[in-house]
Amino acid sequence: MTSHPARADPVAATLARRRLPLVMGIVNITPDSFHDGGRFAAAGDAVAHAHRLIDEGADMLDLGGESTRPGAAPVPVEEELARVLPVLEALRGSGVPVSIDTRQPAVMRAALAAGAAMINDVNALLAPGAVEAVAETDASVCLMHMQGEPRTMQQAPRYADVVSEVTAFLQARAEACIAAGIDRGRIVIDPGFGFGKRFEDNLALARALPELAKLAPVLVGLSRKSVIGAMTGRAATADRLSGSVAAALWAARHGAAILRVHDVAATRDALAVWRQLEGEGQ
Ligand code: HH2
Repeated sequence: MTSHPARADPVAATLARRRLPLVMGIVNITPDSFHDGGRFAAAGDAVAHAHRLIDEGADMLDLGGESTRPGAAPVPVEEELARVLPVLEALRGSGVPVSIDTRQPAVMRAALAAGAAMINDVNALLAPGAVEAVAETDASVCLMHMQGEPRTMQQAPRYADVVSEVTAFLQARAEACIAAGIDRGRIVIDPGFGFGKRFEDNLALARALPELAKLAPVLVGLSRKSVIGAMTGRAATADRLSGSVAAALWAARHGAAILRVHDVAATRDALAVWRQLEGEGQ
């Protein structure tokens, strides 16, 4: 067994301590992400953006070195490592847990050794060696459902019953992780909005949030996605802020534990207003 530094899992602790949902700020260190591709591709720009998101009130960060937008091609491991590791290392001591958005076990291992608190895998740790990479540490994991793979996933998604299929998949992946030694309390699940889903599939899964939340803490990633564009008639991702904030509030209301967002300040403000109107205080 590889030895990694033992640490108390800061994601599980943050989930237990803070009022939910947590706001996870997205840092895409990529040339081609669907919304902010190229803006933070240089390490210095990504680190500055990460600090801005922390200042805006992010509870945690999600660093990604590979776009998984529909049609995206995989990134070689060396390239992904070169994008992600310098930023992760620069954020050591920043005070917020850092998650790494990756499908590659080699990237998971390197990131966990460098202090990542969570692996966010759109492939639900299905790659050989991925479960072990997480199980050998105390880190958390987000298991996401995706039908197919990014290059082709939006060509012809099909389900007989999307909610029961996605639920069964997430349950099975969580059980496999638990059997491999990952504590239940370290597992977050995600129905994977936009990942091999038609408009109506995304809607059905959103409406199933309260049920999913009974299985494990649920991460919701709707920020700036096509489903928001379809609901608002906004073709450009730049025009989807209001729709994304509305979706985040709705998800918060229906049991989301983590909101994965590009726009931390706007999401925080909306949560603050909503909570006070509900009489919950800030
Ligand atoms: N969405 C994206 C990437 N990673 N991870 C989880 N758990 N859930 C999501 O919904 C999710 C995710 C896509 O968003 P983004 O990272 O902004 O785009 P890109 O994949 O093009 O970099």
